[in-house]
Amino acid sequence: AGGAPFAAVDLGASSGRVMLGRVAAGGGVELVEAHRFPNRPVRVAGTLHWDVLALYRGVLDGLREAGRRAGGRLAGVGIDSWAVDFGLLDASGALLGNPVHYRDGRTAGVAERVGRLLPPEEMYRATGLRALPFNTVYQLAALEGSPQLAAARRLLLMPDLVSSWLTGVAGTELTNASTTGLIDPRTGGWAREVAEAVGVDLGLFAPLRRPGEPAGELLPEVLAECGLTGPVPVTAVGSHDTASAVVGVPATRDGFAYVATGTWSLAGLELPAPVVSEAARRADFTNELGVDGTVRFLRNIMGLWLLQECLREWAGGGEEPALGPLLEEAAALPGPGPVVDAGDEEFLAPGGMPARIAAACRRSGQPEPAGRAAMVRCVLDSLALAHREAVAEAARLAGAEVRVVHVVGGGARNALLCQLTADACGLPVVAGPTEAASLGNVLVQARAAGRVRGGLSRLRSCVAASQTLGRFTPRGDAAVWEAAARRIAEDGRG
Ligand code: ADP
Ligand code: LRH
Repeated sequence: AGGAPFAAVDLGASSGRVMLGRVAAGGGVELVEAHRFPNRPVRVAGTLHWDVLALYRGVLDGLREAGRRAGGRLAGVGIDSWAVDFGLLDASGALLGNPVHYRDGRTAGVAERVGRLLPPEEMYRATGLRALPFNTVYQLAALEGSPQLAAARRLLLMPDLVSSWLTGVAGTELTNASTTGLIDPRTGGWAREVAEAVGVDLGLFAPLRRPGEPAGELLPEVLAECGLTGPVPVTAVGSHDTASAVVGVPATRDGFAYVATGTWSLAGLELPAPVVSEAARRADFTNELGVDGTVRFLRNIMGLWLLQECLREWAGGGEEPALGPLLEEAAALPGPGPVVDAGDEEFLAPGGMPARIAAACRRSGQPEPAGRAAMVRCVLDSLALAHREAVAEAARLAGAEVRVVHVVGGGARNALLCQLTADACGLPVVAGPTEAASLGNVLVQARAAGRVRGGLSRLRSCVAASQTLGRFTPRGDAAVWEAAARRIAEDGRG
């Protein structure tokens, strides 16, 4: 129904996918997966890189499969991915090295060094961005004086890099640009005084573009390789995956919080304007720009990364233990048991995760989780607790009321996580869709093409009307979660 479908390219830290979205005249949206491919970072010469050509291969394969299912005709393509990372290009447009993973250690200590050039309080007032070590501004500061940066004439954030390979057009999409640490969230323009103080050349960035604006057309070579009939427009969507995921939140009224859970959990509120108070900075809240001039006021929580890394460790280079039975066992355990601070940057780097979690439990005077199911339960209790704290603090800092929590992303498939989140928050949880980012991506394209009209609430009602959602009612006693929060506060590191 409704003409040719749209393709959404959504690159996550654990997998990339190309989804095919059909939008009916009445606004109903149907999403099917055309292709999914693993995202496997590679450590080479001591640095953790993204395998960007393997990802691009996955995008081309996905567009080919999407086209095959759509008789060679796509109404458009939109690209979103994880934030902050980038490729540097030389004067000829060639990529200068493989993009480096935000979990690489090259930014260790850089935020502190930059803080001596521009105090963190001022940086926050100017950009509203939490000083996470991997923010683009710190990655660029880490590269200062390197031959790579000296040769660079262009910086493209990951989705913009993929987009430029597909279209030959370079741009900087605003929602993702707002994670660089170089954007003023009030104006949506560059924070020039920050760039100047830190020594970042803003001339590296291509012109800003907003979600819904045209971003070129697929190049003839891409059309040929993917078996597509042109022209196929590419639209700048909310190219930060979290921006697109929050468009895909199926909220039917105001007063909602969201938790976008995949590799990360991004938990907070959508606001009309940023909150850049000193209290917000001290509480580790960030202000990222969303679609239609909105702001995402949220906390970065380590998310299912903690679980992914436990599974990887237990696999010992072989096959990972099956998640289903482990979750069943974990659900049968009493809880909340021992918990760790799932917002702590100590869990950012890969490797040895079960031992690191056990050590954090010991440090705060709690027993180590005994066995794998107990470790899984510890991770999920810790995430639920972090979701609770983020939602409650965001509401307090923004003076907002929250009546429902929407859990979207891959974690919405984890019924135990959704139930524990409802329990900890003491609020009803609506779970799904798992592919909220792709839905947000498709709907912004469909609106730009005139297939749907209206603001975010209209786009959200399209999602709510056509996706199957789970519902979780809070159980038990909120006091046990308060007690769990106090156990973390007693962490021996002070
Ligand atoms: P990203 O976009 O960061 O790559 P996703 O949104 O795809 O992440 O979420 C991936 C996570 O979703 C996995 O790490 C896993 O924990 C969870 N997940 C996916 N499928 C299931 C499932 N069937 N049951 C429980 N959890 C799941
Ligand atoms: C999630 C995400 C998140 C960022 C992180 C680097 O995929 O985009 O919003 O903070 O990656």
